[in-house]
Amino acid sequence: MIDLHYWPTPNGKKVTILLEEAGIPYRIVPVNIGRGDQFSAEFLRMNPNHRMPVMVDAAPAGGGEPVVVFESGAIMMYLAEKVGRFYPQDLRGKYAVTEWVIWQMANQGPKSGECGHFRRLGDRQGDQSYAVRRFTDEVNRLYGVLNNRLHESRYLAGEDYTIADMICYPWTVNWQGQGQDIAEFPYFKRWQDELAARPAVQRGMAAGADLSEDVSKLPPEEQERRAKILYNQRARPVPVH
Ligand SMILES: N[C@@H](CCC(=O)N[C@@H](CS)C(=O)NCC(=O)O)C(=O)O
Repeated sequence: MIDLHYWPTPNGKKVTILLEEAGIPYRIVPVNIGRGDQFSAEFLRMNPNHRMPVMVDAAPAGGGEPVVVFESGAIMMYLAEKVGRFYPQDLRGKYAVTEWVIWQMANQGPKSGECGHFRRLGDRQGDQSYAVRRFTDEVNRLYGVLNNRLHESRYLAGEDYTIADMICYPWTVNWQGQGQDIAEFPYFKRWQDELAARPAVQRGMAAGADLSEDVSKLPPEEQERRAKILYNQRARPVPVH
């Protein structure tokens, strides 16, 4: 059984898509990141970077202590290797997938995250127009990278559907909120429509839908406390033992 420490965001949904595609039994352990669960001592022992998702495999290959993995890209490689699906292990096949997984983690995820952050912020912290333009343009560039790749290839890593596709998909669903016009990217759209129609992708995207909270319904002081947790993070001091 896999325990997935999870909150329903794009970085979490990458993993639930793979778990559903591969038919791996799993249990969701909610990490309410708005409330600050990612800073609990128990969570920090699993991920010093205090971000979800984190995976715990109680029955790793070869037995022994449970294996704990943080960073969604590493979790997906681990799970796909464990079940021997969606991540070929021959030299060329492996790196054709790995390069797109790393591309997602280093480019699409962080830039889309900042794009959404500044677009949602409005002018509450002063004029953000440069940041909005910078990240909206960068995300547009990245959709172009996907579109050009999917012009020449059915899936991101070649002719087979792999974790490279699963890891990129959740960050593309909210293209309108990222200030993009999907009509600009027809080869990307063909791929996105195909993935959206897969039942396992639909189940993975819906995982934990009941967990989401409407923060605007919370008392104003709780809203302010939560905004500070998410948006004013600085280095954590070294723990005193
Ligand atoms: N590179 C990490 C990013 C994880 C990440 O940013 N998770 C966010 C939710 S999407 C989170 O836990 N945020 C908590 C916080 O900002 O304090 C991964 O892909 O696992």
